[in-house]
Amino acid sequence: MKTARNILILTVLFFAASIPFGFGAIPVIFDTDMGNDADDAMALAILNAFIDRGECDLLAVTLTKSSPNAAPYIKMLNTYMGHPDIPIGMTSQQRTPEDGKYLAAIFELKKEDGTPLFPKPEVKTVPAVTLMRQKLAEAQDSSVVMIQVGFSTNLAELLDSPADAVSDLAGRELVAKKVRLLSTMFGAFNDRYQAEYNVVNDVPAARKLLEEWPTPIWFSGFEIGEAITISQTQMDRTFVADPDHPLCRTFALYRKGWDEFQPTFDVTSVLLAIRPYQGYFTLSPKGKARVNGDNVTVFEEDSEKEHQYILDVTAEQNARVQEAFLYLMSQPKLK
Ligand SMILES: [Ca+2]
Repeated sequence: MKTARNILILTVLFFAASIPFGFGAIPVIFDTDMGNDADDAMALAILNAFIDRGECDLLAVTLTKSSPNAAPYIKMLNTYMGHPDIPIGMTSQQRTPEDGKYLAAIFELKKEDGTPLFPKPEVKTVPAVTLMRQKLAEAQDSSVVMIQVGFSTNLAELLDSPADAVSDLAGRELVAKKVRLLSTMFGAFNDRYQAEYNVVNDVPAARKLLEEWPTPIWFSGFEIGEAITISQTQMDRTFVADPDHPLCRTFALYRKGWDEFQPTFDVTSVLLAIRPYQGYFTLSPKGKARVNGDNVTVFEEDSEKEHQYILDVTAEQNARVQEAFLYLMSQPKLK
């Protein structure tokens, strides 16, 4: 009898604890510098797979990269993976405006008959912060997970945004009310002393984010994505049934002329956000991250603070994460 009661209590506790973490579709805003590296595209593909699995509700994709081909690329990939209507927000600033290796090149690929393999879609973007405010205002309290895998430009602007017709809350209060967690590919930790790309590209915004963001932040440092790689050979094998999947073609365009191992920086922040407690990663004790005078992230443990970073992955975690990435990226349409 006592055992039965304990099982009942444990079951109730398990489901209560699982509501905000991992079960049910997690509302997500994905903020990306799509085009600067291939991992942003891999991360978006995995979010699309999570939508089909009922694990994620992708409210919006917002851009911190100002290339005019970035939004058409995102719409093309979302459409191919079955979700053409996800709204796209554009940064207000001119930051890394070049096309890089795949944003424009993907639309130049041709079928055998000479027509485009991926016709470039028309996209109506809205300002990123306007879109974020709208989606946050509509969301339930403490529900939204923000995933930031580019520069901190948009989130810093969101913090400073004034009350408007969408919400009578200013940005910081709106975030505090609606956002549950920020998962970000940002900086470097685990004793790695490095001025990381996403920080360096907008240092004032990165500092502002660390000082003022009012929810817990989980960091995936440079060293995590660097340690978990996906090779061209793995991609070709995984996409053998669909070699013209835009992600497979993106990967080939981006890796062309390089060695075959692609780091998975941004993809780790997505997996951590959607499946935090399934054995993929271990988080550090709580503390406070800041950006020092060398633009390097430094971390001080403090149980009263809400920052945590992913600890160096073990060999077992690395294998588990690669397995998830490869399967999710290439998941066939479920409906
Ligand atoms: Ca990125």
